[in-house]
Amino acid sequence: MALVNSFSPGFHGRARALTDRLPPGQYPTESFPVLSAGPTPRVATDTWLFTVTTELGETRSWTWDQMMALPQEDTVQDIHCVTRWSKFDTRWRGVPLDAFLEDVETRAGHVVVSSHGGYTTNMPLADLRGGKAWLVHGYDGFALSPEHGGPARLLVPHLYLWKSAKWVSGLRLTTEDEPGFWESVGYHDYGDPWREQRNWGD
Ligand SMILES: Nc1nc2c(c(=O)[nH]1)N[C@H]1C(S)=C(S)[C@@H](COP(=O)(O)O)O[C@H]1N2
Ligand SMILES: [Mo]
Repeated sequence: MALVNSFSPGFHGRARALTDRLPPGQYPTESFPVLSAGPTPRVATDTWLFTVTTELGETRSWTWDQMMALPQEDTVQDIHCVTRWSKFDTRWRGVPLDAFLEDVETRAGHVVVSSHGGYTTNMPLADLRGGKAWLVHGYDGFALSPEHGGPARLLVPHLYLWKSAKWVSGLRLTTEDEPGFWESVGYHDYGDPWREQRNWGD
């Protein structure tokens, strides 16, 4: 009995925590599916550039070595794909987007994120600030694999994973909201998994 009693609170605690962490309509998975709209591009780090372009056309770029010289952060995040799988406690290493945005003068409220291969996705600029979005190059202790967006991808875990552009090449700050690849064919403009914003109109 002592065993049952000592187990019960912990068991119920974990069970509750699991449902608290699972957005509506999602199921948890241990695997890490690959979802790409096209072939995996080969992106070399010696020619890699990450470019921020303002609404006035001013640009600021970081080479791979410059990006790696910025303060690095390890972060553990739950990720949620609109195809309904969620993966808990994914471990990433990279640079908070704030580091690329702090010296940028802008009045823009929106961003279009671009990737090698042509993929784009849009979001409010505020969603990339405040330590909740990263340019990541490490996953689970290793260099991020090409199929998951290596050498570097965006990670915006509070939005559905289609917003986390793989093989990211830059940000374009815009005054008007411009839909990206999936957003222009019916995916929700914002994509909050907790409000189940899967499709346009949700
Ligand atoms: N460049 C690029 N980024 C992308 C995609 C893509 O096709 N191209 N797919 C998006 C979608 S729909 C999802 S669900 C996630 C999948 O990331 P994963 O393949 O690492 O699981 O990447 C997102 N980022
Ligand atoms: Mo997706």
